[in-house]
Amino acid sequence: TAPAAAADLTITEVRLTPILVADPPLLNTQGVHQPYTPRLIIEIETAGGVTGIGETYGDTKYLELAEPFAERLPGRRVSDLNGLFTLADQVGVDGSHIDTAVDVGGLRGVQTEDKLRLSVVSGFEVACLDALGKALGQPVHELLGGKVRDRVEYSAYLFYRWAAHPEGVTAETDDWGAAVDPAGVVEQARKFKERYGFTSFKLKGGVFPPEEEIAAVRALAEAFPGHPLRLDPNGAWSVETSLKVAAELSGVLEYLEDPTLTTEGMAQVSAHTDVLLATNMCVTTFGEIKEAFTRDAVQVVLSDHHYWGGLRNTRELAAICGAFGVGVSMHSNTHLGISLAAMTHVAATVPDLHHACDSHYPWQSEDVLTERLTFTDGGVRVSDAPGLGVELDRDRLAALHRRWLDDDGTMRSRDDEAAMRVAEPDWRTPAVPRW
Ligand code: GKR
Ligand code: MG
Repeated sequence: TAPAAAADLTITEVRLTPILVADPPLLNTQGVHQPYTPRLIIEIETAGGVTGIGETYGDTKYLELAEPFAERLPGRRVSDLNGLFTLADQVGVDGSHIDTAVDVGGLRGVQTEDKLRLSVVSGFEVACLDALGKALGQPVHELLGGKVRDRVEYSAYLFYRWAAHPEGVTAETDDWGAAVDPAGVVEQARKFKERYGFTSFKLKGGVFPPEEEIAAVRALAEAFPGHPLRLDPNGAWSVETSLKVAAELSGVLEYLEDPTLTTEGMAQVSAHTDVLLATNMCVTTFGEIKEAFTRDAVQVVLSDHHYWGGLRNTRELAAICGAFGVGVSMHSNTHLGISLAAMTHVAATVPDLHHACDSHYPWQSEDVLTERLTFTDGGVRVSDAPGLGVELDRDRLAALHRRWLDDDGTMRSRDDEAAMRVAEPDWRTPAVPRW
C-alpha cells in the first residue's frame, strides 16, 4: 500500500530537459546518424511528492510543442490521462503548422503537426503513468490492466555502419566495427547475439542497392538458421523493386518492412507477394488504418508509442489490429531507457504479440538512468516495481543537457543528410523511390 501522503496526485511542477546523446554512425536511406541526437526528458512532480519521468523526441519542433503543453499541466492530476489529449488540441505553435506534404519519405513517415503533438503527449502520458504508479505502489503494466508475460522479446537491430564518425568530427567511439557488406552484417549479428542473446534480426536497408541487401539477408539466414529475419529499407524501393526483393526473399523473411512508400504502393506490393508486409511508415495514426486494412496493404503494424500518443493508445491500436487479423509489434527510433521501460510495460500487456519488438537501445552507450536496462536471452524482464521501475540519474541528465546547451544548433534537430555531407559533400537524401 502506498503512503497516504503520496495520494495527492495534483501536478505541481513539470521540468523539460532537452539532451544530446551519443549515437554511432548508423546508415540509412537518408544518410547517417549524427554523433549526437536529441531527446527530451520530462519530469512531472505531484503535490504528494512523487516524480514521474517520460521521454520523447527532442528535436526543436517537438520542444516548441512540449513547452506550452508543460505550462498548462500544473493543477491537473496525473490520473487525468484522457485530459492530456484535450489539452494537446489546444496547444499549437503559432505560424509553424507543418504541411502534410513535408517529410514524405522521412524515417518517421509523413509528419504533420497533429502527429508531432501526439509524440509530445506520449512523453507526458508516460511520465504521468510513472508518477501514478509510484503514488499507488503499482507498476505501469498494472495500470494498463496487467502483464500477460514476464519478459518482452526484442530483435537485434542491425545497421550498416562505419567503424567511426568521419575524422575531425567530435564523437564517442565504440567497439562494434564497420558493417558495409554481408560479412560485416553477419559479424555484427554475431556480436548482438553474444552480447544480448537476440534470436531474431532486423536489418536496416535502403542503403545499398537491393541485390547487396538481399545478399546480406541470405548470409544472415545461412549463419543463423531458424532465426526470424526482417529487412526495412524505409520506403526506398519502387513497387517493382519491392516485388523483385520479395520474390528473392520469399521463405527467408519473417516480414518485409516498408519496402515502398504510401498505402497505395504497399497495397500493390501486397497484392502480388506472399511475404508479410510490415509498416511503421504508412500506418502511423488511427486515421490511416481503415484504408490500409481494407486494402490489405499491410499484415503487421509496428507501433511506436511515441507516434501513437502513448501506451494506452498503443493498446487500442493492438485491439484494432486484432479485430482485423493484422499482427502488431513495435519498431523504434533512437531512444533511451525510459522509453525502453515504457515499451516493455505496454508490450507486456498486449496479448497477441507475435513478433519480437525492435529497439535501438543497444546502440546507445549513454543513458539518464542510475541503472541501465539489460537484454538477457534477447528479452527485457518486465519490472514489477512501482511506476516504470527506473530511476533518473540527475548528474547524467545534467551532463547530457550541458552538451545540448553547448551545441551550436546543428544537432538540436536530427539531420542525417547533413551528417552524411560531412563525409560526402555532394550527398543529397535521394528522391524516393531510390531503386
Ligand atoms: O534511426 O536510422 C534510423 C532508423 O531508420 C529509424 O529512424 C526508423 O524510423 O527504426 C525505424 C524504422 O523501423 O523505420
Ligand atoms: Mg521501419
